[in-house]
Amino acid sequence: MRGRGLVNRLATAFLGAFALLLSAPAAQAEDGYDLWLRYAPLEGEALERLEAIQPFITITTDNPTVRLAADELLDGMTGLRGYPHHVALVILQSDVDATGKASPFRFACDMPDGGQGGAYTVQSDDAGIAITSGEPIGCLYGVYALLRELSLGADPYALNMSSSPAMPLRMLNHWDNPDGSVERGYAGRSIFDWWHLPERLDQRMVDYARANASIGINAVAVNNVNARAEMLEQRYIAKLARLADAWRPYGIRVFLSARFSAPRDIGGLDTADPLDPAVRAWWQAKADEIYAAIPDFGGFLVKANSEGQPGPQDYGRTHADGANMLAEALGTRGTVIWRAFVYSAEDDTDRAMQAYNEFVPLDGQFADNVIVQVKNGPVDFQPREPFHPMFGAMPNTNLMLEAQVTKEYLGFASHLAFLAPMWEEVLDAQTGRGGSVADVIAPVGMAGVANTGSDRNWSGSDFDQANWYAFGRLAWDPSLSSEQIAREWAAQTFSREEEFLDTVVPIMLRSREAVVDYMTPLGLAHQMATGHHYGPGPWVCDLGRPEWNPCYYHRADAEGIGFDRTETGSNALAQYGPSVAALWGDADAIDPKWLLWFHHVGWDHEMPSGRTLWAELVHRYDRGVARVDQMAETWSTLSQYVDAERFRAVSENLSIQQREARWWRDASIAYWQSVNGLELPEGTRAPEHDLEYYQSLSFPEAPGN
Ligand code: GCW
Repeated sequence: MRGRGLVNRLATAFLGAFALLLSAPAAQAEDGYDLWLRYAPLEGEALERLEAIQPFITITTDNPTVRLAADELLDGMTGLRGYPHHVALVILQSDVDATGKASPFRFACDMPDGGQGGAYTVQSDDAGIAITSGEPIGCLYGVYALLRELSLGADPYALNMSSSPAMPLRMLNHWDNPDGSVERGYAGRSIFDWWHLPERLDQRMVDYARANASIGINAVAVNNVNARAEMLEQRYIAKLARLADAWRPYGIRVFLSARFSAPRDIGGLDTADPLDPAVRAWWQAKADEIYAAIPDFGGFLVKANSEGQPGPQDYGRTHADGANMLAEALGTRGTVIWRAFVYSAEDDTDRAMQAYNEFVPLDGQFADNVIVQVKNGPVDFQPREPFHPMFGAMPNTNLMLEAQVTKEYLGFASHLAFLAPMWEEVLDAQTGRGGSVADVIAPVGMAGVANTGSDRNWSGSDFDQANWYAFGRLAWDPSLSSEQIAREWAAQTFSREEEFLDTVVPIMLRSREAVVDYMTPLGLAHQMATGHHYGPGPWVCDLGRPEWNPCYYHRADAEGIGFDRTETGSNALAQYGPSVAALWGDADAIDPKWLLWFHHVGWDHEMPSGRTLWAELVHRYDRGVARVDQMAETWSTLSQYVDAERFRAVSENLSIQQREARWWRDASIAYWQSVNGLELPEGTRAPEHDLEYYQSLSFPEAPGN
């Protein structure tokens, strides 16, 4: 990324006032590394307006975050002007919080009444542009907002922005392992170079923090929730401290995923019972050790008693016992984020109900510095799920939302699926118990499972960068529309041309629905192949645990298909507020997109479209395939707007998606026909191969497993 750390480097070299000449670096190849922070040169009127502003910056504080903000402003202005030019830079070392009138940019980043939590204002006036915040990080956020607006062509003389984050914790969770592999990662190896830390800090770690800060992300859990205890050892704490130091100026706090059995695994104790005094003392000492190295350590993220992970239930204790024990060790210094993603091998209750059953009775029992982290839906990051019934059902517990930015169940990195509409769907969902999901989590926050990796473009594909971006933007402001997010991302990432945006934004907005259509239409879920979840596997019925089988979710037989979650079935519906349960309880009235999630219906069930369920199902698969074809076709017309390298990369991914959408459609239809014995609706294309062919495909090398 361009000219990083300029102000910081200069600050150490020069005290007092200095001026020096800088020139912009040569243009870099468009390999996606710069993400949405390319600051590509403006043109025409927008450029003229910007040229009228002298990027003459006076820094009057040595706060590292304010210095960064100034760096960013200089870099951004250089990029947006697009040619080498002279910039006068004056660094004054003093504690004064605002600069003189000479500068067109004025920072006031420590205003007592300027708002909290990163809120900022950016305003144009006669003297120039003023960026104001109650704290340094707000000034950095303000600079990113200013540059975003300028990138989008806003008039620098007419800025009047003010913004504050909707929720305090805006977090990424990495499922990265210390050996460099990434669980559910589709963008190469881990970005964390634990081996060389703490001595060597990869520049990528700084660029990563910068990208996060630019979209308001302020917390990162660095390691997989399927955690290894050694991440809590002294040597890893030293590594983590180096990262924390690098990220602090960007306003990012580090969290660690903690393995609950660590006192046994690495602590020499023979138990991890949360009520055992020796165990409590061990965690207390561990927390003290971490805080000695990282004074602003965020806290622990814990996956306990889930998918084989150890937890308090191993000792007959509750989730609250386990979480509160860790919360006590952290004290007021930090937060325990306890995951609600639990389901048990022994319990034959509908998997979609188990988290609610385990957690809701504990409402009110969690310590103040415990947050319970709940996935968007009650099963597992499917292309579509109804919102999790825990939202709204635990009024006396801090609940945060967990979303998956990496596309474990949505075609990995090669399928284009813009996830903002999916997250918007859940954030806007009315819980029927005092507000929307966004309202429930607003006092707490949201976490996204990161999609980053060592690939040059960070996310494995150019369009997957949009999901990282959208996650941050929505966590900052859940009321932003998917369309606005798509538009600003595409303009910053590819091209500001109206024609390009008017073409590419609709592609993005419809892309997730296309995936739903060709993978799991009409409320189907978890039809992916075993383990890696790559490709279709609706025929899989014989895995050790019932709820790992696609059959468990589709329940298809000769008569019908779908999971009855009404009173006649598992009655998962009863976990929702009465108004929601009533809305979804009627198979004839429910929105078809949720139908088979909640109802088992006959193949000849009449749909609102007038088609039978069977015909509608086939129609949706076809619609999904057709949309991918359209996306590829439309993209092929856009080469004039996009550099050759990224244009080709996107095109090739779309070809993969076209092929795999057909695979999903054909394999699924072939399987349903083997179950229902029905002919295809008239005019429908038959699957390319027979069912045995699709069943014979095997991909042991699929990534992320
Ligand atoms: O989605 C599932 C994944 C697991 C993951 C688990 C979880 C980290 O298949 O790989 O484990 O969810 O969220 O804990």
